[in-house]
Amino acid sequence: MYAQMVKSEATNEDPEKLAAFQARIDAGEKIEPKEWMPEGYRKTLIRQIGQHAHSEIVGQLPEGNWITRAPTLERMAILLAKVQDEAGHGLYLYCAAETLGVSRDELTEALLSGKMKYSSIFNYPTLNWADIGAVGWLVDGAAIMNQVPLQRTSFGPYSRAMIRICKEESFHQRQGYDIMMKMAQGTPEQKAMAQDALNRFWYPSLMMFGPSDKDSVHSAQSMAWKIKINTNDELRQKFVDQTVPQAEYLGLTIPDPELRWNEEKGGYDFSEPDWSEFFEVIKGNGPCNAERMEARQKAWDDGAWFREGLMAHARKRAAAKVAAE
Ligand code: BYC
Repeated sequence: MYAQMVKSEATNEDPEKLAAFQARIDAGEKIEPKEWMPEGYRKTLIRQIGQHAHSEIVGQLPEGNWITRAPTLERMAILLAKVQDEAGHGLYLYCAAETLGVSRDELTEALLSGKMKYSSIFNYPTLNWADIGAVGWLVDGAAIMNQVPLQRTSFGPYSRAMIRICKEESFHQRQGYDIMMKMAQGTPEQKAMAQDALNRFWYPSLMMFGPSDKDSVHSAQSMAWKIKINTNDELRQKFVDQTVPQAEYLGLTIPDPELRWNEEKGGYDFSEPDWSEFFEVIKGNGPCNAERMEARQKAWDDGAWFREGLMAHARKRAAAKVAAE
C-alpha cells in the first residue's frame, strides 16, 4: 500500500497544469490540500512528512528512557515537557500528512513493516545523563537548523506545522545546552562525561541532514518544488558553523582533528561522517534499530483495543443515525 502511495511513476499529467503549478511554486504561493498538485509532489510530501512524524514519535524513546532517572525534580519536569512536545510534533505532522489522502494507520503500518524510515539519529543509545544534554544541544540543534527553513516550505499544512514545532524546538535545544553547561562546569568526571557524549553524538548529528549532495536522490526535485529549501550539505555546514563556538564556550572539543576555520569560504572545514555507517543504520543495522522497532510494535499492539473501541463507537453512532432517518 505504502509503495503504491509513494512510488514515483512516469505521469501523463497535463503539461499545462504542471507548468501552472510550477509557476505558483516559483511565485512563492502555498499549495493547499484540496488544490491540484502533481502526483510526484503529493508522494514526496507523504514520504518526507510521514518520515518526519515517525522521527518525532521514535525520538521520544531515547529521552523518555531517562525521565525517571533525571538528577533533580526540576530536570525531570523539563525533560517530561520536552518529550511530551515531541509527541505533539508527531501528531501535527501526521495530521499534515493525512491532508494528502493517507491515513495515520497506513503510515504506521508502513513504518512497522520497514517500508518507511525515521531519522537515523534515534538508532543510537543514550547511555547516561550527559547524553540527554548532548541530544538536546546537538540533535535538537540539528533539527532546528533543518526545520527553520521548512517553515517556508510550499505545502501549507506542513509549513504551518513547522512554525509551531520550531518555537518548541528552541526551548529543547536550550535545555540540552544548559545540561551540557552544568556538566562541563562540574567535577572533572562530569566534564569527561560531557566530552564523551559530544564524541559519540557529533557524527550521528551530522548524519541527520542526510547524505552528501552528490548522493541525495530527492534534493533536486524537492528543491524545485520548494518542499526542501536547502541542500543537505548547506544545512550541515551551517550547523557546524553554529555549533563549534558553542562547544568552545563549554570548553569541550569537537572530535574532529581536521576541523579548522576557512577564511576564504567563511565557514569551517570539517570531516565528513562515515557514510557507510549511515547507510547501514538506515538499512536497519544500527545499534538500536531492533529495540526501537520493538517498542513501536508493542505500542501499536497494546493500542489495538482502543482502536477497536473507537471503531465500535463510530459504528454505533452511524447505526443510530441511520435508524433516526
Ligand atoms: N535518517 O535524497 P535524500 C527531531 C534517507 S526529528 C534516515 O537526501 P531527502 C527530533 C532519505 O529518506 C528530525 N533516513 O532524502 C525528534 C532517502 O531515503 P528514501 C527529523 C535518511 O528526503 C525528537 C535517502 O536517505 N527531521 O528532530 O531529500 C527528539 C536519500 O536521502 C536520513 C526531518 O525529518 C536520515 N537522517 O532529505 C529530538 C526533517 N537522511 O526515503 C529531535 C524533514 C536521508 O528514498 N526531512 N535519509 O527511502 C528532511 O528535511 C529530509 O527528508 C532529509 C533527507 C534532509 C532528512
